[in-house]
Amino acid sequence: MSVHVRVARRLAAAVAGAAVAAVIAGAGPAVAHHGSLACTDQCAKVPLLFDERFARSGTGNPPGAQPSEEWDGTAPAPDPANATGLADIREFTVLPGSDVLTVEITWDAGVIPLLYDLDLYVDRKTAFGTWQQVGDGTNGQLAGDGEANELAVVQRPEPGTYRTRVVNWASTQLAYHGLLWFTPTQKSKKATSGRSTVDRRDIVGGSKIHVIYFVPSDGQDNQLDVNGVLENSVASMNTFLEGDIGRKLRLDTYLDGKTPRLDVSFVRGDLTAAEYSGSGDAIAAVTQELEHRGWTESGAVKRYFVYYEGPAEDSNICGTAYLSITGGYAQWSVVWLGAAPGCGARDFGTPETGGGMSEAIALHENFHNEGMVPLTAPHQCWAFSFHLCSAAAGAALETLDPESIDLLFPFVTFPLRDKVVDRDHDDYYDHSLPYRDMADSPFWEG
Ligand SMILES: [Ca+2]
Ligand SMILES: [Ca+2]
Ligand SMILES: [Ca+2]
Repeated sequence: MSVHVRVARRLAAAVAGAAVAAVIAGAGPAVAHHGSLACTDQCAKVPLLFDERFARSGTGNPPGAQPSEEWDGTAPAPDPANATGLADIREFTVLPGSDVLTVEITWDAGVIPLLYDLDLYVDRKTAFGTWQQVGDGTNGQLAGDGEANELAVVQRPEPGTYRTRVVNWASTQLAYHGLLWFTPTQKSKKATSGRSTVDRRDIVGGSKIHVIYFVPSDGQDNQLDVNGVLENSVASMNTFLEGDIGRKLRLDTYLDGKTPRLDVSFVRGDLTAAEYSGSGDAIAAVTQELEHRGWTESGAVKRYFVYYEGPAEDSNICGTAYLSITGGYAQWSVVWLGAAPGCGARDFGTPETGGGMSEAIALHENFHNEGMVPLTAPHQCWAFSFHLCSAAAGAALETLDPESIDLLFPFVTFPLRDKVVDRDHDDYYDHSLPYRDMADSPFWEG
């Protein structure tokens, strides 16, 4: 990889900042420079995270997937000139039946993050017994600038013998942790309606939710926009909301004959999955592209739910949303369908089964777009701003935190059907405190 690209990616990573905390991106990529209302003035980028400490049964490898693999490795001594060719190598097998192979390494940047630049390569063994590189993650990390992780995406991996190669570009930190996982080939379901690449003409007024199925240029098109999966998924969110708070989100619909159906748009991205995740700020890369391509309705009247066929910049980011810290309406939220298996991003619900893990992610992000949870909320989670938890400032989160059933807990825990919107109604929904209330959102029906 050229120095130029390394520097560019390092700058992108610097703008993204720390992924595990809410990032105030006042001068970052979230600020539009072409008239968009997606995130005016100041906004925060807020991730919903996976951490196995908070995981519940039902999270893990999706049905039919080749099992994921984890390992601990030790990188060789630093080799900035790439002269020795040394690497920490681990072989593994790819079985038939996977659409995507994703590999990630993470490591400790050190107490004083200075030199911690490791790089990741993925090779496939050819019929001649030689190794061919099929993926890489080679962002720069230096002096606190850049997350201590690398992620590689291999689309439609041919079955066979593979290896990961971890090269020490310039790191005094040698120990790393590896994770690789597979997205199984999806069984194609019969299309329920025709595909649309544009926002169809609205048939109801008012503020509403618009769904976009976004596939990177090299990604597998699983037709979630036309096979009923996303339509059912969004319907199950409203089933949950009706049961919990007696409200429903207003959805962007169109007339299919005489039947109103969810208006889902299909967008094929300009970049590869590796390019979006390698940008170091995947939500900015995706949403800036969408804005340039004309997805620019006001955030006060249209909110975009993006279902993205690939991972974010870190495997443990299940969803990401923007949040306006000045009280306006942010517009963009993304469910990373290729996130690590523990996120459950493909655990879709239906009105019959109730909301699954995927809906717990999407609805959580929707509330962030509305400014939830304000920093003034009594159960504000100080280690993970704009979320709720019971831990006091500076304290670690308990795995049995009573707030873990709340929709706005900072880690994925339960499927949506087992969640609640604002436990005790004292933080963000139908509360009696003098600050913004999600109950007053213009996005509710009726
Ligand atoms: Ca690196
Ligand atoms: Ca529409
Ligand atoms: Ca509460």
